[in-house]
Amino acid sequence: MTNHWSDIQHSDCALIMGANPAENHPISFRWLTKAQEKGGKIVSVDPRFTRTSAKADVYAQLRSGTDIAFMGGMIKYALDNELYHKDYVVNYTNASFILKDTYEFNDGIFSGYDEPTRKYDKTQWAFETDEEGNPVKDMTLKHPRSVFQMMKNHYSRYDADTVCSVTGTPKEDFLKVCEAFCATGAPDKAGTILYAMGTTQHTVGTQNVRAFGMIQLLLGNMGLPGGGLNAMRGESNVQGSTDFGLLYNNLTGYLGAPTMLHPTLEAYNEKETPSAGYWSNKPKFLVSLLKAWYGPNATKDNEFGYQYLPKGNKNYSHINLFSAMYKGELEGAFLFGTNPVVGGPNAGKEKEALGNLKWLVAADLWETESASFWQKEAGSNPSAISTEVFLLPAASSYEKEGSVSNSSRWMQYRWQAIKPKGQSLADLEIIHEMYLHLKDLYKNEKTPAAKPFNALDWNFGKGNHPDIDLVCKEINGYDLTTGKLVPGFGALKDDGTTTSGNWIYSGFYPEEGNNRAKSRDNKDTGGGNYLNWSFAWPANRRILYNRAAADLNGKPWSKKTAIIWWDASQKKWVGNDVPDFVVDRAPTDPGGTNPYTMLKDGVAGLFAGNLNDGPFPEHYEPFESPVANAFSSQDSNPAIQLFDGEFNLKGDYKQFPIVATTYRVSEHWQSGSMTRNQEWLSELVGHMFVEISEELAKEKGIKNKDKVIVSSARGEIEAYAMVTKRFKPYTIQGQKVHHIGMPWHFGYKGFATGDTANRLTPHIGDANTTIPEYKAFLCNVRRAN
Ligand SMILES: Nc1nc2c(c(=O)[nH]1)N[C@H]1C(S)=C(S)[C@@H](COP(=O)(O)OP(=O)(O)OC[C@H]3O[C@@H](n4cnc5c(=O)[nH]c(N)nc54)[C@H](O)[C@@H]3O)O[C@H]1N2
Ligand SMILES: Nc1nc2c(c(=O)[nH]1)N[C@H]1C(S)=C(S)[C@@H](COP(=O)(O)OP(=O)(O)OC[C@H]3O[C@@H](n4cnc5c(=O)[nH]c(N)nc54)[C@H](O)[C@@H]3O)O[C@H]1N2
Ligand SMILES: [Mo]
Repeated sequence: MTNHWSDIQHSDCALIMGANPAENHPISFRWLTKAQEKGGKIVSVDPRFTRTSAKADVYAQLRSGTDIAFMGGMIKYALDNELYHKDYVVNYTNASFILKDTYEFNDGIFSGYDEPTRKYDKTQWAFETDEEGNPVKDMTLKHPRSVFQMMKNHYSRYDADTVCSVTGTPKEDFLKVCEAFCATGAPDKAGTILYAMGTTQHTVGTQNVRAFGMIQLLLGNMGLPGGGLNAMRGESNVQGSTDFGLLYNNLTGYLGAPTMLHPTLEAYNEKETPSAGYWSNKPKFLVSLLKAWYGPNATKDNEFGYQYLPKGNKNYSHINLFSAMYKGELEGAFLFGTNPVVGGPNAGKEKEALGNLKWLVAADLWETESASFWQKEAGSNPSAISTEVFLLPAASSYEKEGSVSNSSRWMQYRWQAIKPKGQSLADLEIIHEMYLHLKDLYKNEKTPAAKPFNALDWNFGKGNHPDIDLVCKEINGYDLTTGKLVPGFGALKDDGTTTSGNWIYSGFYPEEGNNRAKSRDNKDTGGGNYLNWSFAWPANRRILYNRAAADLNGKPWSKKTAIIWWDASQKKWVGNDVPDFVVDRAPTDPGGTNPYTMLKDGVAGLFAGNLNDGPFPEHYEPFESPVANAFSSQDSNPAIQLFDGEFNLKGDYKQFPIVATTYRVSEHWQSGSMTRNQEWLSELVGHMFVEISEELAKEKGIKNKDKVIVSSARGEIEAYAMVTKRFKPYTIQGQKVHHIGMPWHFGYKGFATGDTANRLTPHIGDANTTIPEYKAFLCNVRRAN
């Protein structure tokens, strides 16, 4: 989230698209309801009429996988009707930048495309620059190759009729959404976009988010209270885990993981450090991280241990890992709190892939379908599977202490409530013990594999129990010249005299003061920001880019949307939040009107040349779609990685004419281990079901509660039919298209059991993140008997 949960109360309009927070993030509704009470509107755009839709002022239905068409239409609407925030767009975005003539777009393909590799040469998407390397601008936005005009031209094809023929949205509903949300383009209004997995789990997932970003910039909603682009994160600590390098292509604090393109620290710094913007400090963060990890073994002479880091050049995301496993390229795997046999895409294949491992370790609260993948189920033959499986009992969140970071970027400490049961241990203890054992095994080895291991500075106390306070302090970082904790990331250096395990959290545990993740003062410090409750990264800042909530002179755009402003008498930025700006940089100083300090140009990118699939979001059909692309002759995203062979069978719309999506219900959590093992929750939603429209039910002779078979190119599952008005057939380019949906929580373990929806989903992912396309695929439905 650029903003935070309690800030939603300030919103004049909340566009909830690709999410169902009433069920999946219910506490958000406390703030959404407050916003509504103050006259704010809620808009829900979802293929299915959800509980969120039921609370919304405006609802629009759209076919799964067509959000870019919808948002492209909204961009056009805002431009045509001049509803955008002109001063904001001119000054705080790259709308005025002139594009080089190497940038082109033609029939669904951007310039620089290489068909055999399915990759773009992104250097072709560049700006004209002057002698000093600064972008050439036209502040009138009239230049035909200005970003503004190129954007206008790009979305000129997204007129309401074409958009609605693709999304299947009734035109009047589409226009109602545009009207409600674009009204927040007024300088004294703020609109928020709330999104989650309905947005990201697509082959165009990242571009879906980009489209949201573009509309928020056009409407001048970024940086304002009640505004922003707000990803409602999933698992309780998924924000924390990505902050801490969970993703294969990141170290902690979103420092890109080194690859073969970065053979030395020098090469890494040269390639990855921009010449301007806050990321120009990157070497300080990386060196401090290396010092945290390798301590005295990180010296100037050995590139601070940079060579201990692996430098792969592959995509190690979920689908690719399972593809490698399927091909027998992996020997073993650890499943730390994950259940891919239920939650993974094309789960039947993922289950098969596990059988190609020599060993598997599952650390979990329960023996999940994945930990026991070798047992049970018709057709499986345990004696043919030679994988050795170890199950490590893990302690649940109530049985251990530590922090979780929520969507608001708030790091909140939790204390242990009860002691772990039986032999179960906290994950940190499991890792710690593993380290102690491995250290013993490696201590006399000089092999390349042993080196990084022996170099680790594992200083979390003696004995079997790691001292979590020391872990916290390592994350914050030390000044090695004084031995004191650093006050924040501003103090980090690239000469080996500081450490920080994660620069974005640096400052949460300063020498003077306490561990601020433990702060629990719930007094509103102004503007609903609660600065003394927990610690929000970075620097306890609650609203990112908040400089943009003030005009060029540092005056708030309006009284209502004020958050920080320039105080000429004190010569600093003041207000209700920690300024996301150099605190004494006056509006008249160089860079004083550039709110996007992380970025090289200091302004936000309506045009962004760094994604794999284009600088402007463009509509492509999902990998499996019942129709051809109405916008170009490229049906699906040309930059996605294709997985071949039986690992990913593609369904044909003639055999599988129905669009399907998957989602969650309040009563269950994820792959179900946490809830299907609870009798009470199992009673509430006890069976796998599929929601189908009344019209489709009639066509197929299916009645409510009938058992049906849902099939896709990957497999078949059985489910109870839930005949509902929540889905309606669509008219897409004049053709009738049915749409169904089902929860993905079921498996064969626990009290509530049922077939796994992911038996049906494809092994295909987004062009940038490879997140699986769980939300739009093709299937068919028939009565079970
Ligand atoms: N009770 C409960 N709460 C949870 C979870 C849980 O399992 N149970 N899981 C947690 C986790 S890890 C996550 S990531 C979050 C996920 O939170 P959400 O993203 O809200 O979860 P979903 O229900 O998967 O999907 C949201 C909505 O997206 C819609 N949708 C499908 N396709 C499209 C599309 O193409 N466009 C648009 N606009 N909408 C589409 C679906 O109909 C659905 O209503 O929830 C978290 N909260
Ligand atoms: N079709 C479809 N598939 C999806 C999605 C979808 O929308 N549609 N959503 C995707 C999303 S957003 C997500 S996040 C993934 C989630 O996929 P998974 O992470 O595989 O699913 P979970 O059920 O969340 O798995 C968590 C496991 O951790 C265990 N656990 C709980 N607490 C602890 C702990 O403290 N320590 C340890 N070691 N274990 C613990 C639980 O018992 C559970 O078995 O699924 C994805 N799969
Ligand atoms: Mo998630």
